[in-house]
Amino acid sequence: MADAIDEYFEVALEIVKTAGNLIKEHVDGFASFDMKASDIDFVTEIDQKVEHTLISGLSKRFPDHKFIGEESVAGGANCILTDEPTWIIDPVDGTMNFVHGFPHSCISLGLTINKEAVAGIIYNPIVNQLFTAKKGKGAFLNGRQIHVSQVKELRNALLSYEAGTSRDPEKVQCVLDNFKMITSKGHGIRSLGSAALDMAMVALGGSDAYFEFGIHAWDIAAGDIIVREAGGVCIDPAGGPFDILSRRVLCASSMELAQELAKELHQYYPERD
Ligand code: LIP
Repeated sequence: MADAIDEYFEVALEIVKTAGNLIKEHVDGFASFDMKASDIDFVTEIDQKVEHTLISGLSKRFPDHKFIGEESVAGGANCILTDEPTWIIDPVDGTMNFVHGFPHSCISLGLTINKEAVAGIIYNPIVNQLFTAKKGKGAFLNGRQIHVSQVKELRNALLSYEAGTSRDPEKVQCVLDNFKMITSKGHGIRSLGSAALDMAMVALGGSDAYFEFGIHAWDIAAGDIIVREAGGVCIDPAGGPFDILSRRVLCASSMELAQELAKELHQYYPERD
């Protein structure tokens, strides 16, 4: 199994690097976009081209593998996770950043087998940050091994979270309540505009935890394995086990911090993937 994962990963990495050039060509922003689930949920032709490049390249090499891709699902494909090797793709995570020319977008590609993430690649080609992990082999940034921070208490933690792409009043209230909670109890708040890069920052030890309500499997599949291989944890924001299709995530440098945060968080339960 480990040899197979190595092979899948090496093939995927080359395809991701090639697809990254499509993003790099537009470092100054991308003015033309369409809206999807809300007026702040964007898709560009680059999202679609990157997803097409990844799926066509991977399916040529691994014809039996399955795919869950953000733009394919937006186009009507099913979002069904089976035990088969499945590539979970966010072609441009941080599309809002990409549109505005805020240089913080990435390709996020996770591979699940038996519904567990076993390899992940998060690639921001604009600033050349390549986060990678394979099951049991550690997590890396541009080839250098990375580890989560030592922070175990909320009062010492730098946290990131996102307002997301929904203007549902209950969700907005939850975002505001959590802002208040963190500003009262934590070290500080960051909001990077990309769930995958938020998770990569936890893996790097730059931040200590990240949570979000309303994300999708493609935003967090790669981040899940990268955080865990860096020594961190991924759980449900209410404290239970991580469920990749639940549209809820909390990752942290330690289980102690994750559980302390889970107790404090105002909760929101979106419809599942
Ligand atoms: C977005 C994330 C963003 C998060 C949104 C959404 P997209 O992904 O990058 O951080 O808040 O919920 O998932 O639409 O740019 O791929």
